[in-house]
Amino acid sequence: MPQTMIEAEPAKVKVDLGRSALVIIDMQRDFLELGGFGAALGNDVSRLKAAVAPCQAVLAAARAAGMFVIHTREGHLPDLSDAPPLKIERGDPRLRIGAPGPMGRILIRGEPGHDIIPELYPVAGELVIDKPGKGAFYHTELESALKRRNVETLFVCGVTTEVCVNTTVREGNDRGFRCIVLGDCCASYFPEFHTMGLAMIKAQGGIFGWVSTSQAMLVAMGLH
Ligand code: TIU
Repeated sequence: MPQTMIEAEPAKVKVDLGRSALVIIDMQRDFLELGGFGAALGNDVSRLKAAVAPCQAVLAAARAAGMFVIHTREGHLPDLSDAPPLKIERGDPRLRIGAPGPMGRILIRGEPGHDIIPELYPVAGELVIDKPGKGAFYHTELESALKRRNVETLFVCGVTTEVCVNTTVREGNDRGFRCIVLGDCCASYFPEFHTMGLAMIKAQGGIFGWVSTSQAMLVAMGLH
């Protein structure tokens, strides 16, 4: 895969597609479907649906091009030993992390709610990163997996824009990765936080990275 320019804000950016990875953050049933963690926090989960089709488009393109694909999942061990008490002890006790719900125990690894939505389900050869925090680098093998493959650019998608996407981009930027967030492939329970979450990344000359679109990525890959 060649070097190419991709339209982005605050400015177009040169990318070596052969040294890029598609990172899809937490497109899990727990965040997108009724009865999961997102709903337990009092959110309207239907707001996240908008990101699904754009994610499907870039995932198909990345697969066709042989780009390294990474899926992340936020969640905890069944004994909650990797969950800080302060993270658990929030909200309604009946709906906390580890409590039983219609998709199994909320935000627990191995439960149906913790799994990735069927539309974006990983295939063989793709890396699935289980993360205990909001950022995908914290307490995970992501950084070493990227460095082993000589990856320098991350195309970042997923939910939610201002929480796990933003945290991951900040972590990735500090580790020297060029982070390009595909705005239409991200979503939030709060439309204004989605807008500001993207604005914070691209402000100040791209303080944390770049903001682009699924369409621009497809064009850069020669697909549109
Ligand atoms: N609550 C919320 O907006 N997000 C999270 O708790 N996790 C992720 O963003 N994945």
